[in-house]
Amino acid sequence: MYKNKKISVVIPCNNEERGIELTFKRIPRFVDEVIVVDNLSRDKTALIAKKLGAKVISEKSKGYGFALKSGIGATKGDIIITVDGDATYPVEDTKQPLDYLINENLDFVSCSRFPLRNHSSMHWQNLLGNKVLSFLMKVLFLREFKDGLSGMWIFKKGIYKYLTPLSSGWNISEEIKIKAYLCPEVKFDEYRINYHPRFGQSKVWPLPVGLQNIFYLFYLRVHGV
Ligand SMILES: Nc1nc2c(ncn2[C@@H]2O[C@H](COP(=O)(O)OP(=O)(O)OP(=O)(O)O)[C@@H](O)[C@H]2O)c(=O)[nH]1
Ligand SMILES: [Mg+2]
Repeated sequence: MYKNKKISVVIPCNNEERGIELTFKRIPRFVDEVIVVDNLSRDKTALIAKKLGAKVISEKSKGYGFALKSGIGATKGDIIITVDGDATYPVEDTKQPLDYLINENLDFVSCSRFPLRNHSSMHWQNLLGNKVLSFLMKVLFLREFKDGLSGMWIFKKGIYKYLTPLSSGWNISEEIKIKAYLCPEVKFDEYRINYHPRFGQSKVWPLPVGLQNIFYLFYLRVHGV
């Protein structure tokens, strides 16, 4: 519990046996439940997560979006936090963005990795892709998103019904932020965080994923969210 709120952490994982333990161990003690969504991992991710005490859910449809949606759906907390299983997002520093959410009476805080504090923590291709995508989001939706692709979100479970993402893959990241910003019932902001170098192998193919993200942004702009 944190300030009388039950806190859930959701971690989508596809073959993250090298990062899941450190990710889990960094989670603050006030967190009430940790849900690891194992998405067809062929390594020991699920076994390690179970041993550490996480609730492990198995998602059989492959995709970052599928995994996040089933993880969020299984939470019992009042406030949900999402992070990767690769030990990149500073879940140990959750208190600051969480306080920001509570004190400013916000509903959705997207944790921004930019400006980057540790330049070796992000591959230049990811950096470039993030910058292009965030710029496009600004042009298309008239709001500055410092980090349009951050995977660390902190939000009140009660507002999730306004956001219900449709994306099953990587697009969920920009979809949920744009919806949170545009939805009149949801107060959205970003909060700057640290970012650590990755453990284990990346699951992203930067060029195809980047292009797909760009098309999706135009689709959202034209069709509405
Ligand atoms: N459940 C599930 N998780 C996935 C899938 N693809 C990636 N992930 C997880 O989603 C998180 C984000 O993927 P990453 O490879 O870290 O992507 P990224 O953070 O954009 O880039 P890097 O950290 O540089 O690799 C990680 O915890 C992955 O294990 C998937 O298909 N299903
Ligand atoms: Mg990652």
